[in-house]
Parts: sequence; C-alpha cells; structure tokens
Amino acid sequence: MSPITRSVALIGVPTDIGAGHRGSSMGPEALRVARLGERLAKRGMHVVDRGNLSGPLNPWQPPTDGYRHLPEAAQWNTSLHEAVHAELTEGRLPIVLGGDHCLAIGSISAVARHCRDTGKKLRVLWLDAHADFNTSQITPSGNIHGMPVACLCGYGPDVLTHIGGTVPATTPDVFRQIGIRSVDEGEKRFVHEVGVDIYDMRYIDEIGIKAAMEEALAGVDETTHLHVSFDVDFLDPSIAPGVGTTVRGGPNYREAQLVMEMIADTGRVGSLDIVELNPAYDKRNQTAKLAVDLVESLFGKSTLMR
Ligand code: EXY
Ligand code: MN
Ligand code: MN
Ligand code: MN
Repeated sequence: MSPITRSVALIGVPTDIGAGHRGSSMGPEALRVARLGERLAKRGMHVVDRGNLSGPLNPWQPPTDGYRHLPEAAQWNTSLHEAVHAELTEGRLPIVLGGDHCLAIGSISAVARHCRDTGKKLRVLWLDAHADFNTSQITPSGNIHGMPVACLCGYGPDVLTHIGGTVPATTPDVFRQIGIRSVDEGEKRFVHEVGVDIYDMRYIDEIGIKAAMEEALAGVDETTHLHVSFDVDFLDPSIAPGVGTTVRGGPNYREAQLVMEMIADTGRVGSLDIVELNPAYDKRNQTAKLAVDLVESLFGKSTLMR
C-alpha cells in the first residue's frame, strides 16, 4: 500500500452458515488473538475494530431445494453488505474477518456498488482451492460457501443475487481465481461456459507463480479498486491446517508470500476478505498467525529492503 496512513476497518462476521463443517464462526476471534489489528497498526495503518456483526445461529439443517441455510445466509450477507459499503463510503478499507466464504456475496456486492458510485474499475483476486461457482442445480453439497462467485455473477437465488440492488452485482470478467485445485464436475462445465479466468495449480506449476500473478494483475491501474478474497484453504494444508476444506497441492509459504507481495506492489488494494479460517481444525492458532503474516505482506511488509 502506498498511502501508509490508510484507515482500515475490521468487521468480524462470526458465522459458518454456508459451510459443511462447523467452526469458521470462530475465525474473527482467532485473527484478533493472532494480533491482526496490532500488526497492521504497526505498519502505520489506522485500524478501527468494529467488533462482530450479529446474525442468526447455525440451525445445522440439511439442504432444502439445493441450499443449506438460505434465509440465514441472506441475513448475514445483507448485514455485511451494509457494513462494508458504509466503511468504503467513509474512505476506510474494509477487512472482513470471516466466517465462511459465502460472506463474499455481501462483501463484494458492496465493493461493486461502491465502484459504480465512484467510477472505479473492479478487479477481484479470488485466492482459493475452490472455484466457488456452484448453483443449486449442480452443487454436490448445498453449501452456499461453494456458490458465492456464481451468486455475484447473477446465478443464484434472488435473496442472494439481489443484495445491494443491482443484478448481477458483478460480471465474471472482474474475477481472477488463483490456486484452484478442486472444482466439481458440473461446476467445471459452468466456469468454462461463463468464462471465468482461472489460474489453477496445474497452470501455476507450469508457468510459475510470478508469471501467473503478472497475468492476473495485468491491466490494474490507478483507476482500479482491487478486492482480495482470501480463502485460507488457498494455502497448502501442510502450512495451513486450520480450515474445514483442505485440498493438498496448494501454494507453499514463499509462493503465498510472493502472491501477497506482488499484490501489495500494485498499491491498489481497496478491500479484503479473510475467510474459512477454522480454529476447530487448527493447531495452536498457527493458521491464523500465518494468515496475519500474509496479510501484513499484502499491505507492504517485504522480506527485501526496497
Ligand atoms: N465445491 C464444493 C461444494 O460446493 O460443496 C466445496 C466447496 C468448498 C468451498 C470452500 C471454501 O471455498
Ligand atoms: Mn472459497
Ligand atoms: Mn458507495
Ligand atoms: Mn476454498
């Protein structure tokens, strides 16, 4: 980040409403215990912790018509949309402390709305093992954390696609998905049909993380608002066990750092989600600490003296 005195707002969203494993509801507190706020303040940022949003408990029910917990997911995301939009309007950079990845619906719809208000060009970097592009027709689980990108692009139920009032909230061309290595059969056909730009692990293995990130960041300029949606399962499970949906073969420590450093170099980060951190699966909060370390790099901490 070039503007060192940037004001950031931490927004805790303690819910696992969209997930197939319980526990990501504890993510916000784990990130605070790992001293996220203090670390960013140490980097010269002005940090305001808004505490946690409140919303419905997880009723832990099976899916109905292809969705688990749809009304509850809509309620959490509607509150989050308003909270994120309010921070952006006041010039703060919102950092969403999830919570599961269904929260990207509320968060990114708010960022997209703010980009429309301000004439900014939106680019979303989706760091994840998963494409999160399922719909009720093709989902193997009914879990809404496997659907946020599709919902944001207008493929989903009205209560999720209409959050923020503009449908679709975004278009597929704003997304660059990085680290992908688990995509369901129907989902695979759908992302190809829609044309989502996916830098999967096979591609990253072949061309290297640096070249992949250069491609993903191409076209980012001073008119761009960069939103980073950081699903912690993006990371290789050997370094990040604290998630419910581990998939082996993800970026290692240095590759993940380089991703964050290259994003930081653009100076265009305007909002961030940190999601799917699940303390119930973690060891001594190590995954939360790693997430904080990487987020520091995202905001300009570098191993090099530059
Ligand atoms: N694709 C699977 C599903 O839809 O059930 C798994 C989704 C996991 C989503 C995670 C968090 O990014
Ligand atoms: Mn995800
Ligand atoms: Mn706005
Ligand atoms: Mn994931």
